[in-house]
Amino acid sequence: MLLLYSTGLGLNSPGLQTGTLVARDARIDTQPVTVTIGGQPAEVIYSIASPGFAGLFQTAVRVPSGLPGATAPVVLRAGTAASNTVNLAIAGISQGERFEITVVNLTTGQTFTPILAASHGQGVGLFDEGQPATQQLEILAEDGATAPLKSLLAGNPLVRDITDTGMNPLPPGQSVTLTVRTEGAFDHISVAAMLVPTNDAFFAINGMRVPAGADTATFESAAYDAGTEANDERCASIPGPPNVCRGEGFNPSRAGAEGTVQMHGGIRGVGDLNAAERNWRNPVARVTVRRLR
Ligand SMILES: [Ca+2]
Ligand SMILES: [Ca+2]
Repeated sequence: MLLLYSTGLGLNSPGLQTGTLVARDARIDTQPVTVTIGGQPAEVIYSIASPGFAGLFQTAVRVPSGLPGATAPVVLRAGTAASNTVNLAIAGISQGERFEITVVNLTTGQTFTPILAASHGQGVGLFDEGQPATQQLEILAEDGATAPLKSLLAGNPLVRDITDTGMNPLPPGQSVTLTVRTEGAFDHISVAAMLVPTNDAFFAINGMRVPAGADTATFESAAYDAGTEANDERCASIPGPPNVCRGEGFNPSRAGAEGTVQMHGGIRGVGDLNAAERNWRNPVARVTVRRLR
């Protein structure tokens, strides 16, 4: 798999005005393109306007197998126009890798709900700090459910693989390991789960790049507030585990909430939660990514 970045691919569908910044969750196809590598046709997996950029296109192609030599010329054609020829070094192209992702719960009084992890290309993330959360993230942060955010990611062609830890919560002080498939330009990861008992706190690794060549990379996460529910700390508005609270999970209302994704202020003891027991110091999660070849 190879990601080709280009300009000047012409018309898009749906149409895009020149200079428009493409939204992160948008899927805007370019006109049909063809690619040859080493003179052989390469399967075009998708060709889109790059999310997070203006006037930049990206085309994902499968590299034909059995190319002779150490380099192969790459040519991209759109309509009647052909790109300049670029020589691709084909020796050592990865045929598929995995990331082993280990998450440590660094808190003393917060459990992580099932943890979602994804491998993806540049420009993908779970949220933008200072901006409103998507409803899919709201559901994860208020209820712990990963399915809506997983299906949102699954619709994004820049996402390579998505997994989660199933039904198992991660208690304070413990760790869990997930594995996601990856390859080539899909060298970023995102990881997230809710903290319970809270209203809408979560930890997240938000679209971080795993350095090329590095066998391991370590990331730390502070606790974020999804900004989608007021932090009343009342058990009536906080879901399980049953030994703490068993109140409401997701509610689409954002009345009285902070409004945007931001750093969480912590547990203050204003409702049913004991701050000495349930508050945390940041970081709340350590995430170590190991590249398996
Ligand atoms: Ca909140
Ligand atoms: Ca809400």
